[in-house]
Amino acid sequence: MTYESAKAAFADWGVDTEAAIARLMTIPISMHCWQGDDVNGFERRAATSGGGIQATGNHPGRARTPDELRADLDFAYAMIPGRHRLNLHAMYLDTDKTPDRDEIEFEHFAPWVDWAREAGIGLDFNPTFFAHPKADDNLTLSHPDQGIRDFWIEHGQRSRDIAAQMGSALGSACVNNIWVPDGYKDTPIDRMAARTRLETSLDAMLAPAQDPAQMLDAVESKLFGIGVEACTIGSHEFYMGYAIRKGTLLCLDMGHFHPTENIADKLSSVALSLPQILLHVSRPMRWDSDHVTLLNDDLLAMGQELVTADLLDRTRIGLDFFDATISRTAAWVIGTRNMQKALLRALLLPLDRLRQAEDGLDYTTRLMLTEEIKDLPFGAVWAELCARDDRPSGLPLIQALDAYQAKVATRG
Ligand code: RNT
Ligand code: ZN
Repeated sequence: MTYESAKAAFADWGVDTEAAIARLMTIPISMHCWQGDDVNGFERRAATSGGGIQATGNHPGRARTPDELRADLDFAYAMIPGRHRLNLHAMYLDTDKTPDRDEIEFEHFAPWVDWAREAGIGLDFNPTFFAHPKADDNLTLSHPDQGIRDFWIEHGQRSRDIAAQMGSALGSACVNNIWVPDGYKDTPIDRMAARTRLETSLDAMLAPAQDPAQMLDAVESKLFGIGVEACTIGSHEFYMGYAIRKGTLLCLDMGHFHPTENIADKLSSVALSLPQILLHVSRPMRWDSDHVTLLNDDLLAMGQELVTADLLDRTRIGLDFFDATISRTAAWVIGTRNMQKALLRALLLPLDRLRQAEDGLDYTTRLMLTEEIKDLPFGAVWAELCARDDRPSGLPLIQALDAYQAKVATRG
C-alpha cells in the first residue's frame, strides 16, 4: 500500500497521518549504553558481578572499548528515525585513569560529551551501585556500615555533578537515575532499619542543590532481583513515596513489578502526584529478564497511555534491556524502533471517537472501534516516516543489520 492511500484511509477515520509523523519525530528515546557490551563497562580493574543484572549469552561482537561502543551506537542511531539520547552508566567512563567510584569526575566522561555534541545526542546518566567490591553484599546506600554508605553517597553526589555538567554542556537536562540493588536473600528481621538507612543516604546524596535545567534526579524501584528474593529495600512503595515527598522523578521499569501487573495503567495514577516520570521500557519474561522489547500488547498499551493521558511532555522514555544471545546493535535498533512504532500507533488512533463512545458508556462501539482500527495501514505510515528520514525498513533494514553484525563479529 502506498503512503498516499494509507493517508486517505486514516483521513476517513478523522486521523491526520502528517500530524502523527511530525509528533513522533519530536519524541526522543534514551537508548541505554549497556545493551552494547552486556553491562560490563570500561573500568580498568577486575570486574565483579552482582546486583542480579548480568546479561546472558555469548554472541560475537560485544563492544570492548568506548570507541567500539560509540561506533556501534552511531550505526544504531542511523537505523532509527529521529534524534535520540544516550543513557550512560558511570561504569562507562572513558579515561586512562583508574578512579574508584568515589573519585569519578566529569573529565572522565569528556569523550562521551564531545561525541554526543557532535552527533546532536542528549545524554542521561546513572550512578553505578553494582559490580563493585563494596556492593558484593547487595547492600550499598542501606548498608549497616556507615563507611560503605558514605562511599556510595559520594559516588551518587559525584554522579549528580557529572550529570549536571553533561546537561549544561549539551543544553539539555540530563536525568540522573538512581537504582541500587539493596536487599536480602532471606527474610530480614528489621526492614524498617534498612529502609530508614536508604532514605537517610538518599537525603544526603540529594542534599546539594542542582539546577533542574541541567539535571533531574530519578529513583527506580524494584520488586525483587536474583539474590534479594526476600526483600528489596527500594520497593515501589518506598520510592513512590520518596519521589512524591522529595520532588524527584519516579522511574517505572516494566520488569520491576509482579508479572501480571500492567505498568501502563500506573502512569495516569502516579502522574497525578508527580510532575515527571522516567520509564525503563523493558520486557520481563516470567521475571525481570530484560528481553528486547517487542511490539506486543504491553508496549502498545504503554504508547497508548503516554498519548491518551497526554504525558509525552512530562515523561522521559528510556530503554532497559540486554540480550547477549543476539546482535547487540540489532537489539538496540529493534527495541527502539518498536517503542517508536507503539507511539506512532497511539498517535494514529481516532481518539475523539473512542472518547466519545467511552463517555457515552457505549462500550460496544468502543470495542468495535478498537478492533476495526487494528486493520488500518500503520505499516505504510511507518515506512513513509523511515523513508523521509532516510532510514531503511523491511528487508533493507535486515540487510543493514546483518552487514554490520558481520563486520563486528570478528572482534575477539
Ligand atoms: C536493574 C535496573 C537498572 C539496571 C541499569 C543497568 O534491575 O533495571 O535500571 O538495569 O541500571
Ligand atoms: Zn531499569
